[in-house]
Amino acid sequence: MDALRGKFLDQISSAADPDALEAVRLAALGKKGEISLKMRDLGQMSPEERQSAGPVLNGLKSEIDAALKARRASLEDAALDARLKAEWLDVTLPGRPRPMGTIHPISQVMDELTAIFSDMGFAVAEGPQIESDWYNFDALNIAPEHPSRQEMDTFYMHRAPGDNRPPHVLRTHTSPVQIRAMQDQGAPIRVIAPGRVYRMDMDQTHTPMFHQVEGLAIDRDISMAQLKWTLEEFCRAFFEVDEVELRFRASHFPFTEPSAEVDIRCSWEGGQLKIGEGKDWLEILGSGMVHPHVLRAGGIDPDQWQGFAFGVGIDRIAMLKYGIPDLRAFFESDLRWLRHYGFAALDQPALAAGLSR
Ligand code: 2NL
Repeated sequence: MDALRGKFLDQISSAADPDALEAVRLAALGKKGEISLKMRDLGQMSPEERQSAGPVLNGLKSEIDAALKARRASLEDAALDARLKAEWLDVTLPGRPRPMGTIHPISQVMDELTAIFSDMGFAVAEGPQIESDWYNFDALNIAPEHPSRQEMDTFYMHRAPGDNRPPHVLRTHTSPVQIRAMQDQGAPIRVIAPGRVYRMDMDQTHTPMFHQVEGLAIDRDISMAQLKWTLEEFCRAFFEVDEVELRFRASHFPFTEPSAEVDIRCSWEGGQLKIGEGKDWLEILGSGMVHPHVLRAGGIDPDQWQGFAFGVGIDRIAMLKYGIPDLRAFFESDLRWLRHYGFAALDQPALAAGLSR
């Protein structure tokens, strides 16, 4: 009995893992375990023999039971220790950097324009980028034979052979949005229409898709004086200078009469553009008094109402304001170009932190 006791206690204390320990338990206390078989033998014994052997066997069983339990607990402790060591996590490590995006300069400039003009009472109007040729051309007093209508300049949408409905085009300016606004809201009206426009043009300074904001103000007695003030106020706010000087040069657009191209006083010193002072002029937009034909197309009576309109290329003024000399910065939509060409907004510490990775 002592030999049995010694054997099992040895096996228990040397069991290296829970499986080995279970094997020992089965060998001792399982259905066919040595101790279980001995317990079964008690039934064949005489009462006297049983009286002396029973308590000894029972004591041995409880002792082995207790040893198994203790060994199991210590194996589990060891396993937990090992896991804790293996799965150790350094919560003081710095976090993984999260690359941060930025607002694209075009979107940023559109937001700025919208804010400046909304302070002056202009609402934002939006409309389709695929337009009927009526909204894109006829309503704007652009004659059927006008060169801008030629397939060379305008993207015409495909029509199935035999479909003779008038053509649709990718809008070549955001003016159609303003025609729709006039039709929907009537006069008086003050709106700007920022958005994408399309022309078949592709070289160092032109891309087939670009951005424009047009503005329209119609009331009983709107004049060019108000156009001039509005544009000056806009330039002061947009270029963040106290004084600007604008020069109105007589020009021609089919949709305005009279028409003027507008230049802003500036200087180029050491390749650095400075807006507001200097000996040079920079063309920044086109403008004029809305042509009576265009008012009529918008459902507005030109004998009762008049107004001004203007159009600005967003890509160009974004490049001027943020010192981006190369269209590729926008065209490739690539932060590397913007950084390479020194998009000033990237110097903001909060943005730089996000981009430096
Ligand atoms: C330019 C010229 C211009 C307009 C756009 C306009 C719109 C309506 C009626 C009359 Cl609904 N005019 N827009 C007027 C003058 C010039 O843009 O060179 N833009 C970059």
